[in-house]
Formats: sequence, structure tokens, C-alpha cells
Amino acid sequence: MERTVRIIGAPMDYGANRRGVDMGPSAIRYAGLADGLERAAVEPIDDGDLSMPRAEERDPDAGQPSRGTAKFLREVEDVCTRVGDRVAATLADGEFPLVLGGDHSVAIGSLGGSARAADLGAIWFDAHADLNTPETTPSGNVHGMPLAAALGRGAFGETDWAPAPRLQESSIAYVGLRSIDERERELIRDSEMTAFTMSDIDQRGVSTVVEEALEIATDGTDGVHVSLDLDWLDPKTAPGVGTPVRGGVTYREAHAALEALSRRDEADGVLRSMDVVEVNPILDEANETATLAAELTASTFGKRIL
Ligand code: B3U
Ligand code: MN
Ligand code: MN
Repeated sequence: MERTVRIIGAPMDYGANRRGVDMGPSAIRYAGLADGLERAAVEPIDDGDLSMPRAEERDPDAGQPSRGTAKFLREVEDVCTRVGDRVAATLADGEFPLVLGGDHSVAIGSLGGSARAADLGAIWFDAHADLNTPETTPSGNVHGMPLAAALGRGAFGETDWAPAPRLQESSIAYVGLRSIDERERELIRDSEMTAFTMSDIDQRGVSTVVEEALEIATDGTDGVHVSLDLDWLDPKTAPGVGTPVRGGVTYREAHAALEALSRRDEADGVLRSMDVVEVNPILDEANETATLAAELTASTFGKRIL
């Protein structure tokens, strides 16, 4: 047991428009996360869940940004600040922070916390680009904005909590994109990020794409953050997500991708932090998506078939 993985539950659903992702952390634990991690020969320590006020008791329009729309922004700020502090403290203790969402806005916290004491690269496994700002968002949901927030784009740039201190655009790689808003398409094209879409995976295979993503995220950085949005997978395999998009990766491709990360990590110790987000047990079939989330996390930390 060479590595200690500290599990930080962030049961928040302020950033999504469907209730239910707040139950993600319990569902992933129930699906056997700790056992899977032990089989991967890491020691899991579970910090339990951060406390979260119920969305029903809050006003989504309070605390709006200087420009545009971002629902529940005050609550997202509060949670992400606490997630960031926990992630930074975990890293300072020499442990690996694993954040369980919750909707994808928790990643503003995990990226910010992980990028405090190191130059950070990131690999974003997602159907969506999550690059909207309060000014461009079609929905007002912050789970469509975490990368923009961490990069300090748009109205997020005027806040002191959202921008991740040591995260450069050029060290970010998307893997598996297939649902991009019109404005986001322009933003990605004009950015220094690298976007591998589903069609890159079709053409070159998922392992090659992940190895290329790793090259980008490790080049000139001290470590890599892995953000795993379960809607990256095909909805036939992972039905329990708020915004399913057909045409995602299969069960085998998903494991192959995370095993490719783990192989590189075994050789060079490149992984620094991770979040697993958007599991919605209410929309799931017999906890299938949470089970997959637990299995894929174990694959990332080195669990093998044999
Ligand atoms: N791009 C859309 C939809 C979306 C993004 N992330 C999720 N859905 N999960 C938006 O609302 O920003
Ligand atoms: Mn996402
Ligand atoms: Mn998504």
C-alpha cells in the first residue's frame, strides 16, 4: 500500500438542473469504491461528505455574477472554496485527493485546490466542453462552466475564488467531446486547449488518444488532474447521468482509457488529483452508473483483471 487516497464527498447539485446528483457520493461508495481501491493496492481513507445546504432552501438568483447568469453561484462558491481547501490540505499531507460529486461544478474546487502548490495539467473526460461563462451559458447551470471558471474566463475572472492559480490552458486536454454549444466551439478553437473528440477516438483508438492527452497534460507541469464526468460514457452503459448524450465510449474503452492513465502513472507518478462527477442514482438502473464510476476509479489507481 504505497499510496493513500483521501475520499472527499461533495454531494452538491446546485450546478445541475436535475436533482439527484447530490446522491452520487453515497451511490459510488455503496457500489464498492473502497474495496476496488484496496484491490488496486492503495489505501482509501474516507473523509465523509462536506455539509451542503439543500437547494430547495436557497434562492438560485441570489449572488449573480457581474454579467450574465449562473444559478446558485453563492452556494457553488461556498462549496468549491471548501473543496479546494480540503484538496490542498490533502496534497500537503502527501495524500491523493479523490473528490466525489455531485455535479461537475465541484471541479472548480478540485482544480483550484490542486493548482495551489503545483503547475497543473488536466484531462477532461466528458461529452461536454464545460467552457461556458455566465455570459455564454444557454442554461445558467454552472456544471456547464467549470473549466471556464478555473481559467478565470468571463465574469469568473473578477472573482477571487474561481480561477485556479497555476493552471494553463495549454496543459488541458479534452477526451471524448461530442456535445458542444455553438459559442463553446468558437471558444475552443480560439483557445490553447487540445480537444480530442469522439471522432478522434473512432479513428485512432482510445489508448492512443489518452497517451497523447497525457503528453499535453504532463508537458511542463508538476502533475495531472483527472476529471471524469460519467456522461463521457455512452448512455447505454452509464444511464444514470443528468445530461446523457448518445455516441459515447463503451465499457471496455472507458477501462482502457483509465488503465492507460494508470500505466503512465506507475512509470512516472504523474497523477495528482481526481474527481468523479455527475452520477445521478435517481436516473440510474440498479446503480449501474455508480458501479461503473467505482470500477473506473479503481482502474485509474492500477486495479487489473489479472
Ligand atoms: N453545454 C450545456 C449542457 C451541459 C454542459 N454540461 C452538462 N450539460 N452536463 C450547458 O448548459 O452549458
Ligand atoms: Mn462535465
Ligand atoms: Mn458532461
